[in-house]
Amino acid sequence: MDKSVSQKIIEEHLVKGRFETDEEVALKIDQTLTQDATGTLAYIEFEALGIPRIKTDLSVSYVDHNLLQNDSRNMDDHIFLQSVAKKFGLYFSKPGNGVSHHIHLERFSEPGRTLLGSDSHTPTAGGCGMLAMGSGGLDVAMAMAGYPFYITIPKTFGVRLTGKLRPWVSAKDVIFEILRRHSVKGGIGRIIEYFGPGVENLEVPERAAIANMGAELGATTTIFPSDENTKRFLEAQGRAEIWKEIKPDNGTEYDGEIELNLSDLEPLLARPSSPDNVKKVSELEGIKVEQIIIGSCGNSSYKDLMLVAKCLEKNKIHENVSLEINPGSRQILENIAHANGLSQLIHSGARIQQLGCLGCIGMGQSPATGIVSLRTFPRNFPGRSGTKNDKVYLCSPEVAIASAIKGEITDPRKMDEFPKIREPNKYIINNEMMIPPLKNTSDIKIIRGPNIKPFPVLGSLLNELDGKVLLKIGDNITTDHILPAGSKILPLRSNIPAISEFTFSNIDSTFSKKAKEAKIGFIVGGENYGQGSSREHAALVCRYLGIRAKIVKSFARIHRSNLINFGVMPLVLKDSKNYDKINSGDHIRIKEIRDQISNEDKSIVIEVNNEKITCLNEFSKRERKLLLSGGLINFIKTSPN
Ligand code: MIC
Ligand code: SF4
Repeated sequence: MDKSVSQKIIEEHLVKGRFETDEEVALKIDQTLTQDATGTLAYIEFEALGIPRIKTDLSVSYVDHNLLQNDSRNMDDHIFLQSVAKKFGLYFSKPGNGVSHHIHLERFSEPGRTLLGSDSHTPTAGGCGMLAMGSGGLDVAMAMAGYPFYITIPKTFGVRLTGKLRPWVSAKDVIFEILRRHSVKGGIGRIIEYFGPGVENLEVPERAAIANMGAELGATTTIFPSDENTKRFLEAQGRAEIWKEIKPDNGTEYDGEIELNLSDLEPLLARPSSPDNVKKVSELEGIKVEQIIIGSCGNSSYKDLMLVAKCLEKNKIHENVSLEINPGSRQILENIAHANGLSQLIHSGARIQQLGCLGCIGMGQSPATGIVSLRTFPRNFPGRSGTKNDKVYLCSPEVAIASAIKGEITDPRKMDEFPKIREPNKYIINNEMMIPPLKNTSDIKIIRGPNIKPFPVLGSLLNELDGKVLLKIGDNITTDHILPAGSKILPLRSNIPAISEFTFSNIDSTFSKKAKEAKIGFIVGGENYGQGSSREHAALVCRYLGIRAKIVKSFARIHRSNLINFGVMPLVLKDSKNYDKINSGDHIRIKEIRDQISNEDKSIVIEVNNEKITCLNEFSKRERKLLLSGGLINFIKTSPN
């Protein structure tokens, strides 16, 4: 049978199960990554598993999110993470080295291997032919401890690329076009696999920019073949020896397929406040812009930043625009410095920021009241920038620089000549801030600042739940809605009691108080509940506050797994019309849940104000065990095998 790239990699990594859509399988994980905002909890969980050293081939702990140090807490966490990496045999990427996904692509990505990361944009490495998936931190901790990763085999959705991007049209426009056609729900339960003759017209960093934002489609992952371009990229990174060719077989039949002609694309952008709110740039020209940020995990390749620098050789940044550059990695910064791009950016008055996520996650760079901020980031969920009622548009570096020069949204095709920039044949390699693992770690002590609190004790599943609907919300609720980020809340990621106070705080500031008083509560939601960030905190804080079940029309994959990992029941309404029958404040009772869950042939019945409503019982055997134990950690402690 002809096989896709993802099927080939999955089959090589199967520990349990078969490659068949909707079948739960166990996969061997070769590499893991964490970032600091999810990493602290992941390593607290890893410690709880009691394993002396990681069992993966390679694991990296990056620090890129919580970089502003307004008090001791963020640096406390950085030091904790560095000591953990030393103790357990991980690479440690120091704060200031850059964004995890960029660095991982440069230094560690490997065609044909599997990568699990506690960040939803982990699929960026799919640009290099790697099967890279985001998950909650606990799943990453389990993978580091040598356990396989459980996943339901998604459908494979093929995107056949033809043609070649025209000048001023960017790889970012490819993913915008897919988001325009398929929305933030379009990738749920799917692996997006790019193939066809157009693929060879995209370099690895461009493929990575597309794979990065596959997360915004809700896709399990995105993957490109490993071909001559991949080889060239790895050679330029000084890692030619790990290249191998992986292409789909000629007769591969995907579960679904679309065609996209790169030559037909034009510059696009996503309007506030969702990445799928896509429009043609030409239709929005003239909107005044006052902040423009270029960079992030998706768009700060050598070519992206050199293009910006080149455009500034003959043009000036508009006086009302703050043009900010967030380089993705020190390696990129050093390479553009070597090519005189950095001095051009400095000379032109661009604000060169430190390397990391920064404004993308509301760690600084918040826009002023009412202004339009144009960013090359992957996400623009409401308020994520740190400013209430923000107007954040997402776009390519090409659109960003054209608009920075004009001071308004501008179609870059109106610029003079297109600067042709190629990725270098040999990058200057910069490993100065990447600390390699130690061989002998027995006398290393973990340094635990006061910000690191122990993992909360969670009880097993009760047999009857009785409580109120504490919140009813609509479709596409993100984990940013459930537990916001930003410079005030992020430092609390290693302190569950403190961070739980902010649960749903942007929707209902009294939520955590109400939940604590109620002791047991429920949340009702619409479609694609829990999309966006992989932060497992969004599930754990709910459990900590007494939320025992979430009843929705459909879940986003990572949040659903995170809920199960912490013993919160993710219940899907059998008939989504029943969503209209449940309201905030309604009384919910679920009787004999333990029996109901265990009986896989029957649906789960809940009583809403005494009326019976049916939910699906679509849990796998393993998920049932986790739910009954009250989560994965409880399960491992009671039955380690
Ligand atoms: C994001 O882009 O939302 C984040 C911040 O990188 C998250 C992780 C987090 O919340 O820590 C993600 O994408 O998973
Ligand atoms: Fe960082 Fe933003 Fe990328 Fe998330 S999306 S990893 S916050 S740069």
